[in-house]
Amino acid sequence: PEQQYLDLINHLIHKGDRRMDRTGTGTLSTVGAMMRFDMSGGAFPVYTTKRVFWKTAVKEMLWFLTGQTNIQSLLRENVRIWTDWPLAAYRKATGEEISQEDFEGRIVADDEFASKWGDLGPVYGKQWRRWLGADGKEYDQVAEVIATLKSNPSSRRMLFHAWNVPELGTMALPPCHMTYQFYASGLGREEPPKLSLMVNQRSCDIGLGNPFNICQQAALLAMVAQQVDMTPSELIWVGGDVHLYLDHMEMAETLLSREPRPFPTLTLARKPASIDDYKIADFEVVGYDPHPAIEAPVAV
Ligand code: THF
Repeated sequence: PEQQYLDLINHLIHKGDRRMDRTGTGTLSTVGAMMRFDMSGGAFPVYTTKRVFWKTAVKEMLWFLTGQTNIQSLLRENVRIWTDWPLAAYRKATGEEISQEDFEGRIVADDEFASKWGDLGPVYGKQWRRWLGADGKEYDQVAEVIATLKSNPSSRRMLFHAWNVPELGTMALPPCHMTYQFYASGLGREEPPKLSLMVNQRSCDIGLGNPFNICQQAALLAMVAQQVDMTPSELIWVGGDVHLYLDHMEMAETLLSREPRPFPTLTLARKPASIDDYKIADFEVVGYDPHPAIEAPVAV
């Protein structure tokens, strides 16, 4: 449950290593953390100690699954969480002090501008769906995992990975959540079998990114389980460098002062034909009763 998240924040506040980071913001950091979320019975791990905009997070996951890397399609869904990076690049390259709103408006309205300034490079979607091999072929790792879950679900090779070493330099940001490994249990004994997902994340912004990542990874587990006729079991999240940005300290104290509430439940409204056919309207979340949202700056 959510207490794991609050315990991790508390650990960072009291035991975290205080250090400067790439963004110049400063963090309290630790290495090696695990959280496990039981999704059986439909539980959907969306934290309640602040309102998490789970639709935005799930839309980001759906965007990863399309294989796209341009923020134009995200902005058309009103998801603005990736704008800061292309915006910083644009301002740096042109010296123009364009506002975020104007920049987003141009990306949405002008395809040519979008292809020039809106692309994040070969980030998640590209690696998941179209990893370019040395043989010149593109590899769809997600389709491969789903095919293996159907043909050989006890396989220990059902994973996809985003850390494509030669392409790291051209990504707006190297992948934070890197490996997604699936694990089926109860095979031959339980009908339907259970499906778990373990995510390895090299770097985690505990205040802003983690609440998004957990619920979008849970959404992915629910989609894949549905596609292979299994029932979602555990989401296991493993963090490498897990950090609390110093300008999130006040938010952290507020989260710790609040009483967590039960997680809502997730139901998928229909069974789409493939993993490529999910829409945000397919996600029905019932019983989400969070404490109020907390605004916090994102370190770029
Ligand atoms: N960089 C940093 N410093 N933190 C991150 O969490 C992060 N990401 C992605 C890439 N780089 C990162 C971007 N993901 C928000 C949420 C996720 C983000 C970036 C920003 C955010 O601002 N959330 C607010 C508002 C949500 C909204 O506008 O709808 C929130 O209150 O949750 C980790 O994947």
